Amino acid sequence: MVPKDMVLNEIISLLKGKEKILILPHVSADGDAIGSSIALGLALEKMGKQVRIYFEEEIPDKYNFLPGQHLIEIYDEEKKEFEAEVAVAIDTGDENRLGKRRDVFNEAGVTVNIDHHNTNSMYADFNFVQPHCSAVGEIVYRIIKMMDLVIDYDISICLYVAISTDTGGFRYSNTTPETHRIISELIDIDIDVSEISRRIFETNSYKKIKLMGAAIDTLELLENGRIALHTITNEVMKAIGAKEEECDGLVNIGRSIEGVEVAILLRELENGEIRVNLRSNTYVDVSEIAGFFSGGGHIRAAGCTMEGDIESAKQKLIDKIVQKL
Ligand SMILES: [Mn+2]
Repeated sequence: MVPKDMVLNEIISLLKGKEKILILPHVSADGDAIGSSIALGLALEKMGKQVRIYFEEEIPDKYNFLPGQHLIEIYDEEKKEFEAEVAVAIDTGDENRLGKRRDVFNEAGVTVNIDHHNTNSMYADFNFVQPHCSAVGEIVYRIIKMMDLVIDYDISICLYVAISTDTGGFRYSNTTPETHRIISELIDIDIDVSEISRRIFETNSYKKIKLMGAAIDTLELLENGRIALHTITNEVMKAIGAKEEECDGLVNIGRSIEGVEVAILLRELENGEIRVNLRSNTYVDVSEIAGFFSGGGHIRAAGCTMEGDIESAKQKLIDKIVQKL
């Protein structure tokens, strides 16, 4: 096997040598996917590169304060004026997580995969996957350093958002001494930590709060209180008028209940499929459970999409989880 750092060196010389670079975060982009993509985009732009970041859908409103918005586009299949020499997938465990942009990724001259999911399927020409990194933000930080670029104010904000969101504000088990070393350097640049935190952690839309109420209403405790389950039906989504992104984090309500090891959020999508979010507290590897249903993720946070109705999805998941409790 090729040593990891050699791959990273190759990726860096590749990025240095090409002009038109396309960055693609995963569908339903979260703080890490958004922050890491923009940070990398801004750094490459500073090197004089032409950069585009294509998102699958609008980014959540709470990230609108991020710098580098001029690099962002919502992907439109009809408009293909940017012929990328390199396409870089960010925070994307497998190709399907690129959604409609999968073709545009594969059509690029060279493909790169920068990620930290331990379930990554190594789908690119160059794959740099570091599961021990709390966020792709940590990897992008390293890339920018290795390219001898300065981490400026705007890049710092993006990396701070990437790392702080994927670590749950430095509370999750993926937080390491290295995480804090990187963050200390970002704070040295005088970014406004309390303002950023307020925007990303302490601000909710009214609809989000209504959705939390709905999720709490459906809460079930199973297996002697070791599994917590929330359900959000399509009907509830419509009645509240909530956006998909507003379901983010609802699963943590169940996870926070004393005695719960695994929390599940089942969300009925418009097409009838069931989106599953899984979280665990101390020992169950939920990426393994999600992987069994063709999903993926991290040990303590994972997800998958299932066919069929809520009741059958619930039963299949419980059967798998019980084996691990
Ligand atoms: Mn991530």
